[in-house]
Amino acid sequence: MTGILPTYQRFINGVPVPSISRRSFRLREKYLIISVLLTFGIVWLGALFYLPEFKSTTSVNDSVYNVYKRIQKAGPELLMPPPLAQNDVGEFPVVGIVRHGEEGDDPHVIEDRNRLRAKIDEDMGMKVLERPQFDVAPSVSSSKGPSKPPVDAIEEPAAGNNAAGRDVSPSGLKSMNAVSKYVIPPLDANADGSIRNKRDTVKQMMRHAWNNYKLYAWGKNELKPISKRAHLTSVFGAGDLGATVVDGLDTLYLMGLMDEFREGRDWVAEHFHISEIDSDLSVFETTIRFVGGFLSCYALTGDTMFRDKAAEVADALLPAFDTPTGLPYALINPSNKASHQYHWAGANSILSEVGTLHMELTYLSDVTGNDVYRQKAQRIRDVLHNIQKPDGLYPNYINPRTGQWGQRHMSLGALGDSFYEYLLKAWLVSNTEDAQARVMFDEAMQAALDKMLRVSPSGLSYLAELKYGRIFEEKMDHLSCFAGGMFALASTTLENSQSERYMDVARKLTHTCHESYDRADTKLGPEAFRFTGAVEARAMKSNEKMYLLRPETFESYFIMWRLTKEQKYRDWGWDAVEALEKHCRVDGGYTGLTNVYHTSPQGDDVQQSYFLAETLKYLYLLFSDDSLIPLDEWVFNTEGHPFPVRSKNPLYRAYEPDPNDNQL
Ligand code: DMJ
Repeated sequence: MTGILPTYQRFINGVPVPSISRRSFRLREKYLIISVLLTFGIVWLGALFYLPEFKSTTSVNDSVYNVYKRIQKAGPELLMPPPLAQNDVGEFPVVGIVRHGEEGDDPHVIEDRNRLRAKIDEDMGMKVLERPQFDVAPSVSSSKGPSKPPVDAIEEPAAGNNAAGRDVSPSGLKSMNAVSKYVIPPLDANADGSIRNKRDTVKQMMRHAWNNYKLYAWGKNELKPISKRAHLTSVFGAGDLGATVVDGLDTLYLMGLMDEFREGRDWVAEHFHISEIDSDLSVFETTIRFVGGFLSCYALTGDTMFRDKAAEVADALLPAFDTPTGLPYALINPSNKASHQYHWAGANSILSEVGTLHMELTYLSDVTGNDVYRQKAQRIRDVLHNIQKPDGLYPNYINPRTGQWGQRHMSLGALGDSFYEYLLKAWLVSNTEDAQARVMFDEAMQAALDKMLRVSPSGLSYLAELKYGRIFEEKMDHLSCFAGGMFALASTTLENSQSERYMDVARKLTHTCHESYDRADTKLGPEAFRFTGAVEARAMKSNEKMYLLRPETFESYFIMWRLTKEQKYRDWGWDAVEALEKHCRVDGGYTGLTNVYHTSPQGDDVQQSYFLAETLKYLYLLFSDDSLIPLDEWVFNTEGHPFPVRSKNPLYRAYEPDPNDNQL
């Protein structure tokens, strides 16, 4: 047997003795053992003093853990080569490895990553979020870097300016176009404290709606206030366009909620990118809410970011107008530019949709200097002007390929409503220059009043719906309750043969709409109400009994108050505020109701973006002085966004080419 140590066989009386019985080492063996132990000891001590892990910790477990952590951290570098250097044109050389920090071009990696992101997004969207600290602001940081607003564009409005609420500089119109902003005029000059309290209540409602949207659905389109999460399925498609931010901004501004306005403004600057949206958007809804909302903010602040976003949105919608007649399709996908109609409308576009783009597109051309938007709007107008109108009325369906009417269904409610509103308002906002619009309006109203205006047995006036020239349904939509305000505006802005009748109709329709509220247990009006037999101003079908936080009735109260100063309109508006607080306010915002005839109604769990754009704005203005957005200088688009009157309101901000820009 061989070994490291020398072997010594001992013999006793010639007989070999097993070594185990030996009790001690020989001297040479002892030296050898001692020197091995010494060497081992020196190595151990050296490690203790000079290796970093041993220096900083005393426990072996800790050291092992620390080394493990270091390896873990170093992971990719240990396994992969460092990032490749970019070449002269900023590209990476193509080699057969995945780059550090990127997924490379491997489609499987990209697909996996996208699937994972989609899943995370879906989970985030569906999750019922716990309510965080109330004053925690959502993150609005972005790697893209926000564009800064002009400093004076978002200053806190201060009292003490001229009564018209403008920041007037002596240097005149041109300089105001460049820098001025709308300054909230001093309010309550002639009012008692109770009006201020009412206005403050509405402002507090706006805060509640905004803060909860911010907490639970920031950047999404709308809020589900009961389940406290984002409302994902609506007229805005599936993308995150922050509809509530955009719709709410000008209301925040007019209420003087400047911190909220700023955070909304910054979200838009950093995160609003419509061309990336890969789902169908309604051309109409997107125009009135987004183009309209941005243009209104541009007029109020002079912040060009808003003007540019308005143009970005309109540009994304333009392919929908590529039809033989120029009448747009209903839906467009901004990402692939494909247009469609609503499946329920067949080949047709809807009158209220194609006819409610004029204010936004015309004003956008004026502030950008790009005439393409106005041309699109005017082409639609000309088609509708030149086409033959059955009984002087406009049916709700029209085919954009043939330019022919579809079904002969006529209404001042759903599918027709804002087309008529925009004929009047295009004339008003053009400072009466758009004469074609006013003529079309007066002719259409003459026909509508002759054929649609009805009086119930108890004397309530209402606008019925027609089909093929006959009364189709003795029903009025909540949507048509804007008509009270519209007729009143028409009456006071032009002395013509119909003026007196317009104001009479305005009073009567507003009264009827109020009755539909007053006859409901909640004191909030139904989606539609009928006049059939003993039933008057009440919904009959279950899908008519909802209240969707709609503004039209309050819009008419507001216009009627401004134009008549009859106290009842403010009283009715206050009743509505109390009803909203009692039935629609929930912990997480404001909800619509499924049945206004229940004393404890169920919520529909949607806080509509127009609740912030219109409902709360009109209620706030109802309890404000006339100097806040005076009606002779501003015209509200159909989503409640105020547009300045051309050539009259210095905040119109028409585009002026730079004279120093010598283009060859
Ligand atoms: C708003 O989006 C607009 O007022 C539109 O014209 C009709 N419907 C809603 C509010 O009810």
